[in-house]
Amino acid sequence: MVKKSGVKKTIFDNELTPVQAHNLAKATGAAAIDRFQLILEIFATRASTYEAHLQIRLAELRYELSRAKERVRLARMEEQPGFMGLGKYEVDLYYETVKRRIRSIQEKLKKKQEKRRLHRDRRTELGFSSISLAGYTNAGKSSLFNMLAEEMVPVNPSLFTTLSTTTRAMRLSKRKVLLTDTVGFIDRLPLMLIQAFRSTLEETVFSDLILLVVDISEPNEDIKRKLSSCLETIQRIGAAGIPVVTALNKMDLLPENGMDDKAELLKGAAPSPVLISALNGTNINRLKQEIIKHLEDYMQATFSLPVTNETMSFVSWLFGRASVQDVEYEADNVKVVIKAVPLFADKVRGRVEQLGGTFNTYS
Ligand SMILES: Nc1nc2c(ncn2[C@@H]2O[C@H](COP(=O)(O)OP(=O)(O)O)[C@@H](O)[C@H]2O)c(=O)[nH]1
Ligand SMILES: [Mg+2]
Repeated sequence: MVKKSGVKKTIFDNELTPVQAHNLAKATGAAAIDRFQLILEIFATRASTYEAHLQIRLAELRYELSRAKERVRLARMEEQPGFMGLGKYEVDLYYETVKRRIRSIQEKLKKKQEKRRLHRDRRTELGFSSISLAGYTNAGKSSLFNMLAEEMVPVNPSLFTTLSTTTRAMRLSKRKVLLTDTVGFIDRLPLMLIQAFRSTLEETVFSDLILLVVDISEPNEDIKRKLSSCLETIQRIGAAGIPVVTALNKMDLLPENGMDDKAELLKGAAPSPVLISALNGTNINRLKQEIIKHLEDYMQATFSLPVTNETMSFVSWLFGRASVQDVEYEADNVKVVIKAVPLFADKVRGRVEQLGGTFNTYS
């Protein structure tokens, strides 16, 4: 088939060992790659930042390491120049080199991660909520990102020194938001890649709202499978507590009478669904309303702590990060009222309990 159709590359859904890939390429005359390599290639073509490149390099190196032994053996078998006559010492050396490169990339990524943490702190300080787009490749995330960016009023981007091209600072009603486009989720993402792309996923994990984009022009079974796979991924990466608004995209492709069908199909399955067309801008306002509704899920929390040095530095730390409504001193206690998103309030609760205080929330 490959020879007849002039195919340049074959892609296998299952994993290929280096020997298998090699033999397949030899037999067909076309390169043979597996799912893992395909995903890497997709990420590589979309990588727009230094960090994304580092992540891809890391995933490649880890992959390389996991198959280095077999690769070396194969090279020897084939008597390829460069690997010929590799002894145990050289193989070990090769191993060490790959490992050293992995460590160096990990360190660079760690620094980036730290920078992002500071960035997130700054974002909270400036009163921004963050919204991240999620969903399958091709669902229409980037189209929606562009449409929303057009529809919203931009906020001076110089507030942030490191805003990437996939993040926009904007005003949504009374709120300031940072909207971030992402690569999205991929079915059965190999574990090695989840680790390498941790920082990409971090964007989702630390957001205040997830805007999940689903392509509803696809066959019903695909929609269902992808939707549940996305929701599962959200759980798996530790973003379960974050409100989700589902944009049921590409409604323009549905026949007039097809809408009710889809609504029925997704009943109870898609959190806060809104039918939209990112292409035509249909229902973008309704989507914005839905987003605002969920962002306004800010809760008020009151806690009281015994006055100690530790407590006081915690309270002043809070001032920079949450909307502190009131601070009152009574005898040996300090009583504080804050407004925060549930995720942050939870963090505060943990610390308050650690410091021996009591914590109450009101919606
Ligand atoms: N008909 C239609 N096509 C859309 C809509 N939104 C996106 N698309 C198309 O779907 C494809 C994938 O869109 P893109 O935004 O790149 O998806 P992403 O991979 O999730 O970022 C592109 O060809 C878009 O033009 C929509 O509302 N209606
Ligand atoms: Mg995209």
